Amino acid sequence: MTRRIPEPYRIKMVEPIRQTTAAERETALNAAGWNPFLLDAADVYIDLLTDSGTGAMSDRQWAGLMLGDEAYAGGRNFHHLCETVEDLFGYAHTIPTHQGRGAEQILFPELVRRCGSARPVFVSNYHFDTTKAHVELAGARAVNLLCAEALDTGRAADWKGNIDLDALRRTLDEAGSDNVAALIMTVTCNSAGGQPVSMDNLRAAAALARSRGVPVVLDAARYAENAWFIKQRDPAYAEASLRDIVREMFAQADMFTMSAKKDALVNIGGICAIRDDAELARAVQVRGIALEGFVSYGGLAGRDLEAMAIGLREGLDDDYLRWRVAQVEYLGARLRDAGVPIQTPTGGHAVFVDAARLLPHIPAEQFPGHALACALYLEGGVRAVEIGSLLLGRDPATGVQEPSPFELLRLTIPRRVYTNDHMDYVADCLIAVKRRAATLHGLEFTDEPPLLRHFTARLRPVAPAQALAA
Ligand code: PLI
Repeated sequence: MTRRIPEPYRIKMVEPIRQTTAAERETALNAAGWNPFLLDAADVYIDLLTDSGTGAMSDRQWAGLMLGDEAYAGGRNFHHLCETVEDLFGYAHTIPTHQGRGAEQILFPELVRRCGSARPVFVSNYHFDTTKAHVELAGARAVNLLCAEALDTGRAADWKGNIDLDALRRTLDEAGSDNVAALIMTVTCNSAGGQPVSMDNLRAAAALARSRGVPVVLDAARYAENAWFIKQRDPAYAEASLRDIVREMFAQADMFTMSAKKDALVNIGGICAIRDDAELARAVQVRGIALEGFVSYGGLAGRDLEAMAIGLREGLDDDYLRWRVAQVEYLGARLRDAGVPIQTPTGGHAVFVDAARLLPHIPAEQFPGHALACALYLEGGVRAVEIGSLLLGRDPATGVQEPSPFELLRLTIPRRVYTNDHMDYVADCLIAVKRRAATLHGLEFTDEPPLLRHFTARLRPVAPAQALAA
């Protein structure tokens, strides 16, 4: 038997959590319009809604908070952050932002302006939802070119985050390089299941883009988990250090946006960094001053910048990453062994349950992933999130539901927060839901917001007669 990997830390502070009764959960979910985003966190026992900003900082990061330099301009924590970015990633220009979408909102309009096309496209392995929103707000179109094997959740493949290189070549040819604002490579690919992008794929995609003068952006929220998978799965990197792998990943891009709330282990923060184009950096900084804050704080306190600089390095620790990925795998294995269909292999930050396969009687327009999220909450107070038709939404031009390649439930694991006993509890609850899967109903809207609807929509279960007719 392989030995379980224990947590590579000791726990020095605890936050009590409270279990609720089934009746309390039913009341809470009804009051939240059957939307777990609208639940009070106090009504949640194990919160797997997101890994974003929900991690536990280390004692060193907390100590770093005390070193905050709250000068409006030129504070020492900003310099520490710039040095760290330059050292780890090799980029000369660092612009702090309040979180990942802050980086997107100051970079993308500038890339559109430079591209010069009236309605350019951004191409990506997969745009995260806010990334797509900021592409569209900048007047452009987001095109996802995920590799086909990612769609077959039951089949294991090492690099399900890869971009389809043939489709990328075709899209670049058809759109014409003057109409492509950027290639965005998301590492790991969140929407496909936290799946890694191989170094070969990253290199080849970047070379294709460069050959046509298209800039390459890394969406680097989960840079460390991606690097870990490259070390484990690509024999060419088995002996390489994580730092060298990261350096090579970032060498493929011209700039990156990063939500530091994931692998950089902070509760708030983001970065937009540009390798060497001082003119672009200047233009993005100016947008940042208007939207985020002065160039040396970007909407954050000095202390936040310090915690982020420390977290960027801690996120790359071998022992931490070994344990982190093993915990995700542990939950995945428990579910797979019980016959719950999941995206295989498990990714870096979450287990993605294939709700389309678990609930084949619920059609996509009644949101099987969301129905599963509600059932899991009612079962044991576990909050997770749908990644599927509800999240994807409607085509803004036609109002027609966009066809989603997946109907998933994401069990997203915060970093350094829960133990494997918590994972066992989550697995037990989901296995109990699986046993009564055939009795679950889909959902319909009672209130559907026009934009980013999944965050604030209100729904109700579809009546049994309608569910049968569907
Ligand atoms: O939530 P932000 O603004 O710090 O970051 C936006 C963002 C950008 N790229 C990627 C790949 C993300 O996963 C991402 C945010 N993800 C969230 C909130 C999540 O729950 O996955």
